[in-house]
Amino acid sequence: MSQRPALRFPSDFVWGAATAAYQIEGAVAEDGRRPSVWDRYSHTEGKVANGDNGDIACDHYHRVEADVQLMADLGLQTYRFSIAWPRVIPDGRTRANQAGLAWYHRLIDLLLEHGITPCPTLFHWDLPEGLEEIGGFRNRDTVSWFADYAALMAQEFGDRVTMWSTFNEPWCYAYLGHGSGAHAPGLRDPKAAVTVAHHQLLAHGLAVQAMRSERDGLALGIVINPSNIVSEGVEADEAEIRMIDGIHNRWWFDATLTGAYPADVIERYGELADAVQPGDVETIAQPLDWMGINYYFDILVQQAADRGLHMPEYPAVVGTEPSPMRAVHTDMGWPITPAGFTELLVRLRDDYPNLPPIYITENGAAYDDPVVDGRCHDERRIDYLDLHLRALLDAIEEGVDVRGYYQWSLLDNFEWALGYDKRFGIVHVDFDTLERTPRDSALWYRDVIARGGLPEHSD
Ligand code: IFM
Repeated sequence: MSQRPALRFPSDFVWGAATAAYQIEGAVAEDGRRPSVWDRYSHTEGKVANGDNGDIACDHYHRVEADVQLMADLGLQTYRFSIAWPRVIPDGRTRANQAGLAWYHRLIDLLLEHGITPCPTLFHWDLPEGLEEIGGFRNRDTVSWFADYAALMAQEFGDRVTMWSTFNEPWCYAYLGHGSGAHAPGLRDPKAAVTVAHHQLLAHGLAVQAMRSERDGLALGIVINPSNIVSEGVEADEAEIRMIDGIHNRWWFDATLTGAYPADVIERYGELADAVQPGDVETIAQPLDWMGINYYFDILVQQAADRGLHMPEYPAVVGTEPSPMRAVHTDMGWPITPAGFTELLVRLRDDYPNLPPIYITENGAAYDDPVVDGRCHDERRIDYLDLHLRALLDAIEEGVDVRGYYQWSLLDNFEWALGYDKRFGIVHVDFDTLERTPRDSALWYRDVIARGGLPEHSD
């Protein structure tokens, strides 16, 4: 048994939890919401495990009051959620939907009444299907429709909501959505994937400009999901590892913080990156007030048996494939690599001298521990969170400016192509009755927040 000492975070550090619209709200159309790409994708046979979809999800739309009360009971100081673009502008570009806006006003009011700071994300993958029909983010026009949407959100909610992010994990929407096809809209087209990678960043830059012209005093950021790319002693080509790092990590940080895409990636992409036009990266590199980092695990890769193999999520990378699952992993099959969390944050600080303050906008683990007699003992999730918070504190002690932490996720929810089987919630959701049961991890997290740090821990 080793003792881990109690650890305190800085006194102004903020604690929260995160969700996303399509994963929890329910796709209710009663307020005029129109479908998103995820409605279409999840209703296409064979795309999502068990044929699951987000039609009801956690029915947060109808249970918002009780859910905010639950957040307050856990002592959350801030709540990260996303706004469903097709709820507030159903076709994505012409008419604002007053009923949809009213629902978010209510959510924000409820949060503020409970002393919880709202932190909305504008795009967490649920693109209005009407826009997809005219090319989605492959269509450069979508970039300005996104900026219009962002301006409307600043106008509508910016009097009470300061902290905003434009995009969540744009790598996923680009490469899972258009490279491997494992996510909506489900394309397998490398050029489309790279175009979408670029257009999302351009939309981010224009949105930041549009929101700032709408209002002063907003704190604007973007949420990226960087990972260390490691081969851990197995054979792998260093140049390909560096290329994966370029596509997964440097593309996003270089463009937003240095105003240039990584030259090695641009060179390898060649005409795949034709969508990048002169002046675009300057637009992308708007000064940011903060950056969100979602961290779950280090990506382990090895030399592929087939040396000509292409990874669809990393177009232009050849002969490399994911390493086999480790013995200890979460229900997602993801390895548990807390030291990588510290390493990654220190690297970002070192590589980007103008890195703005960081918020950890997602971190968490999927485990399927059952509810028995009203309790759910999810020790493995507590252990995961504890290890990662300790790793985060190590990064803070090494001088990385981290201001807050959002646990993923408040509720079990629709885990995209994996449906409802993968449970990330600190609160269990029974998807038959929609009953919420805080797991042991929720009670543990409540105490972490109240204490401003971690308890002593034995293992
Ligand atoms: O559920 C997702 C979330 O939508 C984006 N980040 C990763 C989470 C877990 O896979």
